[in-house]
Amino acid sequence: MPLLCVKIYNKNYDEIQSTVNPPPISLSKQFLFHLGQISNGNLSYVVQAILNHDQIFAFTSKNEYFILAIATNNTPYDKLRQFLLLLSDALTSDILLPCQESYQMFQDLCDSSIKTVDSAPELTVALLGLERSGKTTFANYFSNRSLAAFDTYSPTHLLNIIRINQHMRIPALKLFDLGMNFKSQWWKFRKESDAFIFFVDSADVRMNESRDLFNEIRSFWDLPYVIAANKRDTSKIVNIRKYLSRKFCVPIRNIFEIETYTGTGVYSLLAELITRIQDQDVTLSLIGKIPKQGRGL
Ligand SMILES: Nc1nc2c(ncn2[C@@H]2O[C@H](COP(=O)(O)OP(=O)(O)OP(=O)(O)O)[C@@H](O)[C@H]2O)c(=O)[nH]1
Ligand SMILES: [Mg+2]
Repeated sequence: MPLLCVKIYNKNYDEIQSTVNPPPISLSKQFLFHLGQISNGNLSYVVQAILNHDQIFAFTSKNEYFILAIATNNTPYDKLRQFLLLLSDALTSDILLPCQESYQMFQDLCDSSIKTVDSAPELTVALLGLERSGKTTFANYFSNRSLAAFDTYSPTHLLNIIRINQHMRIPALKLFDLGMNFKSQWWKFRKESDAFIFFVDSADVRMNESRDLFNEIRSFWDLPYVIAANKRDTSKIVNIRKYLSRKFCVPIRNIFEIETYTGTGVYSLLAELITRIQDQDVTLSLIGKIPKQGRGL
């Protein structure tokens, strides 16, 4: 799924609005109308552009709001360009013209990004689970950014994309931290994900709800996964792995106790998940080879 995600933050890093793969009509009529309003006609210059495997573009408006556009490496160039054009259309014409240089710079970035060859393999892991289960806290553990405060809860609007650098047994990873608020859009991230982590708050009374969500996900996300039994510091259940294994009807080896606050268990969980992704890749490549050897059914 080619992806273009656009987010707006205020200067306190609160997300004001988010959209993913905006269809042109809603992009121009609603989202960008709002954008024009909050930027008050002062969307001025490109403040940052990071070209990695994904492209991230940020604009600022009077340093009070900034707008982030995140495009994965599969995002068609046309889609990015369309976004740019709509952006300039939606804002009054004299906004981008005075900063033609910045606009040109943004277009150049689009041009160069489309030419960027993505050579380094990178695994993508989606973080799923009920609200407050700890997905964002987990993602922030690996990130220097603090878009969500560590010890407070604020629901994730749409998603955060976090990169984890290669670390001992863990290769470079990309995390899709998907907010429960936007569950209806989760399916869009299935195709770009190699695996998922399902988060359970070990002290949560909503275990049935969590199990139902897990089953719902499993019926569509046929990917390697592990269950993160998070907040083990607050759980009163003596053996949370055994408990969840029975409750969710999954093998106990799929369940990892973690404490995202301190990072306890998070690397072991990731290492196991990576092994599963690699094992699956080997299995798939073996299955792929059988017909070539004439041994297929
Ligand atoms: N005691 C304890 N609390 C934790 C731990 N990890 C996270 N929390 C807290 O639990 C809450 C989890 O919040 P988030 O990580 O934002 O939850 P989320 O799963 O991203 O929720 P949505 O974005 O709404 O889907 C926060 O208040 C965290 O401070 C942990 O290991 N122990
Ligand atoms: Mg969150």
